Amino acid sequence: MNLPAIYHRTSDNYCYPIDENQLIINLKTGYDVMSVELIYNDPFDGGILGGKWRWQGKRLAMPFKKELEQHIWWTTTITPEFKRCKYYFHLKFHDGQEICYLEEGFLSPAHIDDQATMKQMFTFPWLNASDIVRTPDWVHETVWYQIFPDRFANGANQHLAHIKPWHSGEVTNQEIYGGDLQGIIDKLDYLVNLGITGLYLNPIFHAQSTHKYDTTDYYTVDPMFGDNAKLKELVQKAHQKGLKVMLDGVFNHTGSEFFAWQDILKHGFDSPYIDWYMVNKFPFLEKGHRTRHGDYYSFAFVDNMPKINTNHPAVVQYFMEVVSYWVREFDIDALRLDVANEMAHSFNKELYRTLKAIKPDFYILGEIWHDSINWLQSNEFDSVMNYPLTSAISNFWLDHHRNKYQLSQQINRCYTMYMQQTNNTLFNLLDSHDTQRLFNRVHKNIDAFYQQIFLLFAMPGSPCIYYGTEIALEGEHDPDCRRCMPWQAIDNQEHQATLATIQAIIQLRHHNSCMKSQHFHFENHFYQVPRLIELLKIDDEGNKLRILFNASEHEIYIEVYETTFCHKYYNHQLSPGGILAYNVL
Ligand code: ARE
Repeated sequence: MNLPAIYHRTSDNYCYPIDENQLIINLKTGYDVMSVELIYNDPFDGGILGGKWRWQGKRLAMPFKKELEQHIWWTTTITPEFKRCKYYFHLKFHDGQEICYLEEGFLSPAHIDDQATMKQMFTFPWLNASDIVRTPDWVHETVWYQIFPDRFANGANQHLAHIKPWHSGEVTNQEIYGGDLQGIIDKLDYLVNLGITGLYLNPIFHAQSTHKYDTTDYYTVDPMFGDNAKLKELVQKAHQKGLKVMLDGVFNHTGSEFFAWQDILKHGFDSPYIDWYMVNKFPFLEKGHRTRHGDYYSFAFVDNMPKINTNHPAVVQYFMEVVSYWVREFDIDALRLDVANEMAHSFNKELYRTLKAIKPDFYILGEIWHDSINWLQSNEFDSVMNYPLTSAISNFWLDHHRNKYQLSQQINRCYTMYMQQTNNTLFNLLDSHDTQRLFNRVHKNIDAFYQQIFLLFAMPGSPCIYYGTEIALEGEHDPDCRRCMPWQAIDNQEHQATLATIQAIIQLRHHNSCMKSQHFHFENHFYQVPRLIELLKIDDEGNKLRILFNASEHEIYIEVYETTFCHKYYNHQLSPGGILAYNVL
């Protein structure tokens, strides 16, 4: 019995309410466990408090499970009659052994029936409505499009200056190429036609760089992009066309031109803003490597991005006023928080309260590249950028030694890390302004490119297309992953096949609830082709979507079996030309 592999805790993603009545309970074990039963009941059941009593647990099989790399993840849902319960697990192993797993350890089933055991069980004390993780419903239906404003489109109908030909060398973070907010407005119909329903804009407020992650003024749109009135117009027109708008909030650090930092540069420890940052020594080194020298903290060791002290009340108040202005003045719907895992949790919780007070269905997305359960406890972030899924999908296609079981185990890891409510709002992506572009990552193999995008759109959560990925735009790592959109080539229909394929994949997601369902698993495929994977997705109504990915050939077949009275059978064959043939047979 691999007892060290067995784990449960009455918290986090192991035990949580999914609504006012239901509790989800999960258990992690090794592969040597054959079956698990949950034994549970009200803590006070079975007699009068203090009198002679015998606690009688109800037994419930935990049949639903997901395979992880080293563990099995067992799941069940219960409806505690009185919103509380005590429980333990009864495990049966493949070798015939059995054991009970309680909060204080393991017991043989024969010794479970005495009163002392009551103290050892796991206990969920009370299901309070305000503790339930609640996420905005609209996010699960959203298909996002991320725009790096300087590189997207110019409103004066000019093609972006210095546009780099396809085989170009790297673009830089210093050059300005001319993208602006009017250019985005002009392309809204292009985005609607693509099937996009959410816009994520990288930072647009006044800053020194072209990436704008070094903010100078949180209240003024950067003049190179336009002005505050233009942002208001963009959001209004996006809303009219059914698009939500998410801005990028950089509150972990500011740029070195920000007023409070400028005051510190002049007055040092005498500055009234000294506690807004994390300054250790003053005066600073004359130039260069100040943060590596320990003068003050910053983002990474980037001297011109001094780190904000998000523990300080005046800082909290300042940024609550900033975000309140953004939501009220521009009517935005969501916020992506930069370097979200380094800000104080107290700051994040105040941000959550502030934003949800103005818009209860506001979407708060943290940029965290790792396990983020600490930030997803119902009063901080709604979701995170799902980079673990990016790795899971990319690794399968990049490493030909990985098999379909490893792919499904890595994807299962992404969907057992958090609560189900969070899974529905995970921000799923394959590339971004911080990564190599997808087309380059797959070494320009268009089949692998389409198959990964299709898998992205078949996952629970909210998928995002990074601008240009819809036409397989090339780009190596930052800054080369931020090349200009080649609108001239697009207008000349040079990318029509790719555009049509991505559009078809997005449409399939919009029109098939199976594509979004949380219930999926990878199946063996009867062809026994080693790298052929089959993804079976079942929606809440029992409709099935069977997707076959032939990771080495041209085809993706999607067969949709609808178990309702009108059976429909779609056979979408991705032809070598990349057109997704979408017909009802
Ligand atoms: C650029 C170059 C750097 C160069 C720097 C010089 O990329 O190599 O040294 O310029 O100034 C912004 C710009 C970048 C710029 C950076 C610093 O967009 O172009 O760098 O500022 O000036 C970690 C953080 C994560 C962060 C990434 C980049 O956890 O929050 O690193 N991402 C956000 C934004 C960036 C932005 C910043 C932060 C700063 O999305 O665009 O950069 O505001 C692993 C690690 C992660 C790591 C991840 C990616 O998963 O565990 O922690 O993310 O890799 O590196």
